Amino acid sequence: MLKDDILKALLDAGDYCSGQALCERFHVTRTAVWKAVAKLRDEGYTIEARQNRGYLLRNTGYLLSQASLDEAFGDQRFLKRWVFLQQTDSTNLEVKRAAGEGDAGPTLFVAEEQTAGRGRRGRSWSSPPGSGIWMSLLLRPKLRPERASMLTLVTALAVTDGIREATGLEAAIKWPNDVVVRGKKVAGILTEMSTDLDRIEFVVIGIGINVNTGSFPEEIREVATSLAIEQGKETARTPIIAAVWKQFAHYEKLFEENGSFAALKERYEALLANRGREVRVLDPDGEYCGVAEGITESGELLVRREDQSLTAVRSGEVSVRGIYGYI
Ligand code: BT5
Repeated sequence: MLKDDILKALLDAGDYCSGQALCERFHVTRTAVWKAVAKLRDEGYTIEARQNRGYLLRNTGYLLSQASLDEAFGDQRFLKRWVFLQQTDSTNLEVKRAAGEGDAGPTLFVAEEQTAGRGRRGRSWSSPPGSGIWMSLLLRPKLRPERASMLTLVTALAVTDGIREATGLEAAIKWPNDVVVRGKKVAGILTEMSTDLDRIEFVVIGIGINVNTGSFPEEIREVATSLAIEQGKETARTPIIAAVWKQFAHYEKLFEENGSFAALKERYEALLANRGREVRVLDPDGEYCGVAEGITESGELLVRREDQSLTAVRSGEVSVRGIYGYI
């Protein structure tokens, strides 16, 4: 589309681009250029127009685009392909469609906006444009299906360390799939998989991170936060995306080599916000309370119950809630 070509041209230029030059380059009229710029402004881009100089894209450091991802991923070897989308229903669905077409992965989809962002068990995930990171990875790991849920823990580790590396914030993990800063949810992970008999066909790892969100919808205001709210300033999103996948490549390799969580357990427990806290386990066979002590090598949460017995809680089957707040 013309607007995407113009956006790329403005990004690449990093300076004023004359309207005439854009017309000649894309063989279109001045009105067409002007309309494309108007559309980009509607999408949230700040584009200045000056007589005799042309168009200038502002705040490019904060923008997501194919060009900004190309730059961020230029020197890594883990991802084979990455795709930027201005808008999609859900990046997890994007991955499923790509997998259906035979994409071998690892492929990453990053969207500026999701119209049907999803959480676990059919819950929705708020994904407005301009402020967050909504992305999903297509992976075809050589793992037994029953081990796939451990990839959620590997991802939580990568997101937490990625946020720490890029921002210096003390992000922590709320087992199994949330990343929190000062007790509030800053990121969520949705791992899905497709199996063929007893083999994993592909895994979808979806990550949502609230970066520059200033305020949240009423229903999640109490539990949600953003990196900008916690840091008191806005940040560029691409360095965070790059840091997360750098960490993921590192941790996923360790996980695959060992075939278990053993090599990651120590770091995971150091970042585990639930550790030493009282939790309520919402087991369908009966709720109980206890203190979270750590995790097992297969990724279960270890909960010490009031009678001193130790229970390994599996994700997926139960929810764990804090007794004095979200964690
Ligand atoms: C999650 O589910 O935390 C997984 C979220 C995964 C989102 C990513 S974005 C890219 C990819 N594409 C998708 O469609 N999804 C993935 P869960 O643990 O079920 O938490 C969902 C709950 O978190 C909701 O019911 C809300 O209470 C809350 N919530 C919704 N949007 C939020 C937001 N932006 N920030 C913090 N909390 C939110």
